[in-house]
Amino acid sequence: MNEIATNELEEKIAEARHKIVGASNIAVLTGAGISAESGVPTFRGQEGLWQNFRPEELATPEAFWKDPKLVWEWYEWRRNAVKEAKPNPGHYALAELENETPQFTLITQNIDGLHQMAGNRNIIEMHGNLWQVRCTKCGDLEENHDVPMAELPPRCPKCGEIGRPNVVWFNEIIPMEVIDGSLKAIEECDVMLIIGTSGIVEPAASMGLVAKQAGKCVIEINLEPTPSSPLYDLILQGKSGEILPLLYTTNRTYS
Ligand code: BJW
Ligand code: ZN
Repeated sequence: MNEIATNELEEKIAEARHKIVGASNIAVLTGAGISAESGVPTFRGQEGLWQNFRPEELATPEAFWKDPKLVWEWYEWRRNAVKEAKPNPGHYALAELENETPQFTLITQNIDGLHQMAGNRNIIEMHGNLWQVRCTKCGDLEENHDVPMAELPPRCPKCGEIGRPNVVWFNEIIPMEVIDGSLKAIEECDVMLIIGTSGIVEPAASMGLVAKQAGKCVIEINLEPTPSSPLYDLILQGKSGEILPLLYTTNRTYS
């Protein structure tokens, strides 16, 4: 990065810090980018591909019923990538931020559990959890951390039918309490941070617009601009694992 660009980023970081330190209620939306520096592959872009399948081809109920084993193999590959992963400085900065802020809600599209591991508590998992298996017949929900799994697809211990990952695929409805909780957090916040998401998957993609329509300050942190960037108040372009600790650390010396 050249000197002018670096100075510009530093000024924006100082401005973001100012907004954050003055906020008593912060809402955060995260996507796959925040876990990239923990070695967890993102969905889109060059490293997001798995055996030349796009997420839109695998993350659907239709794909699952056509070939449950193939879809499970994708999840097994991802469980393998996540099992040794540790939170990175971006995750830890958000955990510190929750400790320092009177009201704080972390809405995540990620299913990897790294925010919990870093110490965040008030988390809304919009798209479910990688370590839970749900029976396709009786709905029984089981925690399962086996990598590899004993059998693919796994079988329900209660009724013997096949299990599916307890996640939200395309064309599936996100539970109403998840949407309500997210909207409430956005309505009540002073500042919203949107971190490491391409902003193309709904309804998460519209959460920033909802915040803007409610007059909130929205700060985006991403390696690249997204379709919604022009709507937001501040765009911090770079790695979330590098930018978030700067927001938090200097935050402390401010108070
Ligand atoms: C970094 C970085 C670093 C990298 N630092 N940054 C309205 C209009 C059009 C379509 C729809 C609509 N409403 C609903 C739809 C349909 C559909 C949809 O959105 N389609 C679009 C593709 C157009 N949505 C749905 O079907 C949703 N359901 C729904 O709306 O129900 C109601 C309904 C039903 C039926 C009909 C109509 C309405 C459900 C969506 C569920 C998405 N599920 C997945 C899989 C979850 C489980 C799993 O993980 O396997 O969720 S798909 C996948 O995409 C996953 C992710 O959570 C999600 C978002 O991806 P994310 O996190 O943004 O990752 P990437 O890879 O895309 O981006 C990474 C970003 O990080 C990039 O920007 C990088 O630059 C950045 N980055 N390193 C900072 N170090
Ligand atoms: Zn069952």
